[in-house]
Amino acid sequence: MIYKFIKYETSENCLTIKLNRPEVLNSFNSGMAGELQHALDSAIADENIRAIMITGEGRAFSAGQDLAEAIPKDEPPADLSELLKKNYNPIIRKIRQISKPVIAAVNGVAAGAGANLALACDIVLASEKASFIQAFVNIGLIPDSGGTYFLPRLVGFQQAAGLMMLGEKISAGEAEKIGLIYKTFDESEFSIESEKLLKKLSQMPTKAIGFIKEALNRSMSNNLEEQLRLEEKLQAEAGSTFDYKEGVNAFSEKRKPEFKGE
Ligand code: T3D
Repeated sequence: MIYKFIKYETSENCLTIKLNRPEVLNSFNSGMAGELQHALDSAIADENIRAIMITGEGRAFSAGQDLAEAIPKDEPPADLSELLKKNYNPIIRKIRQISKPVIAAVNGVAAGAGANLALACDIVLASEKASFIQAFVNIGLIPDSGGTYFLPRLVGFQQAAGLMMLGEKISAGEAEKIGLIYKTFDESEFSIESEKLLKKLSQMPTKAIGFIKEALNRSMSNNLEEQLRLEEKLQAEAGSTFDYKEGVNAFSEKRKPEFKGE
């Protein structure tokens, strides 16, 4: 597929997906949502890809829904649940279900569905110039794209309620402080550090990372007993991988392991 609204760049075992509508702060039209879904499907199918990064072109990560496309013209108004079903929810499901690590490298402002796309990723890095806004309430909507699920789990009920109900912008530094994101980097280091992390993840035991992701997903609703049983099952699977053997052999031979993602 030739992409118009995103860039799809592979290098060795890494994939970078760049949201590419910089003139409207990478806000989502239906075309961009469809292309991102297609790109994630390709990443799922391509065994060569072992780590994925989503970032934005220009000065923003993403300003969420393209409001020019969404302005209500119809009477009665359009059913927004259809937009979520078609455009956003498939993206969030794919990010959580893909058994490969997905990094959000938040290069600038992340608003509305753009912010929640980032929060659905496994590891969220941000430039010190980035910011996060649950902008929905400012236009009379509720957080979507998994926002009402991820936010209270990431930062607790109080912080989540404040962010969602007030729709105020917070800096990347503040987002790191409250546990919304993993790490913030100086602008001068951000690209290099994001690339470094992407490469590092692509050389790690990919199957084990997939199992960790599954355990994290399930921990959101499991009780302790269910989670202990899940760990038994997943550890049995991890213990039968090539990378487990390689990790133990490399340790006893005092050398660096060469993981294959098998
Ligand atoms: O259909 C539905 O609505 C349901 C789906 C909901 C999902 C959602 O994501 S709802 C939330 C939608 N997003 C927003 O409400 C954010 C709107 N944007 C902003 O609040 C601000 O632009 C930012 C805080 C993100 C950035 O502010 P600033 O001052 O850095 O930039 P700016 O000047 O506002 O924007 C620059 C340009 O991008 C500007 O165009 P222009 O004037 O230069 O031609 C602006 O119109 C455009 N732009 C920014 N955000 C959007 C957008 N164009 C379309 N849609 C946008 N979301």
